[in-house]
Amino acid sequence: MSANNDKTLTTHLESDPADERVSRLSSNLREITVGAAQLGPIARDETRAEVVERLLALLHEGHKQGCDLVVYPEMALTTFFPRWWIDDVDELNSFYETEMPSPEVKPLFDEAASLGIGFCLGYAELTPDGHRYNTYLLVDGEGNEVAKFRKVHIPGHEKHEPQRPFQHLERAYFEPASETFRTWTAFRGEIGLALCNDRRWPETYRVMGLADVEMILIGYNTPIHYYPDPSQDFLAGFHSRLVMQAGAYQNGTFVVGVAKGGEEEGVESLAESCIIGPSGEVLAQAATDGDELVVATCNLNWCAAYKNTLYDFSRYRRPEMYKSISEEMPVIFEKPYVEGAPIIGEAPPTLGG
Ligand code: CDT
Repeated sequence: MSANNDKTLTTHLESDPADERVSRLSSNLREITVGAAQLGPIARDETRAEVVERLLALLHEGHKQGCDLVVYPEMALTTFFPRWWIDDVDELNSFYETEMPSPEVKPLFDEAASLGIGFCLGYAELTPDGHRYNTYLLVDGEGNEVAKFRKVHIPGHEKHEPQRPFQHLERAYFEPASETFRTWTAFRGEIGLALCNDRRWPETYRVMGLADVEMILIGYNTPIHYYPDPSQDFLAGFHSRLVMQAGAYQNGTFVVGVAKGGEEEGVESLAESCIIGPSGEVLAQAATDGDELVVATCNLNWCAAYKNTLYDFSRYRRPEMYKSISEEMPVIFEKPYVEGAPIIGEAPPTLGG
């Protein structure tokens, strides 16, 4: 779906979209046409090559619609494997990428470069020295790697909890990044990256806001059922939008939220990919929970309307009042409830903890 918004969107491209994009890039407009490339479920036995075909179909749709940048979700090459307790190391390793682009993913890199479209791709990364990260890679329209971001806030649990209907073992399978959020100058703006649970933390947006971010790309896999407190389940879509809209408005930035949604291996995940303006308004949102490209043309100059007024940080912020938020958290009170049932089982042998 592409929504209408006079301030930001060009929904009717009368000339060839590719020509439109070239002329936009040579003007002063600082418009970027972004496609949130939502994915539906990826089955456990779906091959990388099959998934890349789906990514290419979305890329081609992006080309038709004049996109400068196509944004894929978190862990876009495989099923969301942290839902399973996997104690066979070879099996676990099969979900990680040890090189990027790998031979299976190279066709995406080649096609994007030949179309002149940048993209952002989420995947599980296993480094040569054995570190495991939940990673987001930004590639420009010439096929050059612009940025590699590793997820900062790792949600879920560390150990097998067989009483759950499905696991959320990200804390067993990934290390948190040691580098914080930042921006990169690309696509004629300041671009920031974050992954899934990062979007729930106001600090994520503010750290990038302080670096003058103009567009934050966020891929996510959000199971709708939250075992520690199922009363939150029906609010999954509301909470996802709430945090991204607030983050956008409070920092004067576009936010592009991209889901892997739908029912994947029996687990229902939030779709509702959306593109949010610096006003905090949703400009365009997915209509399905499958593979779908959500497109908006974003005038990055709109960010200044917020950064120079209500959110003029240098004029109005009081950082000396906020010191406690960057210190170690003091234990003030016990949590009012015990999260889930007692933890049993062991951490996978790969990571220990
Ligand atoms: N992938 C990811 O970070 N998902 C989390 C689920 C939190 S519940 C364990 C999210 O914040 O959407």
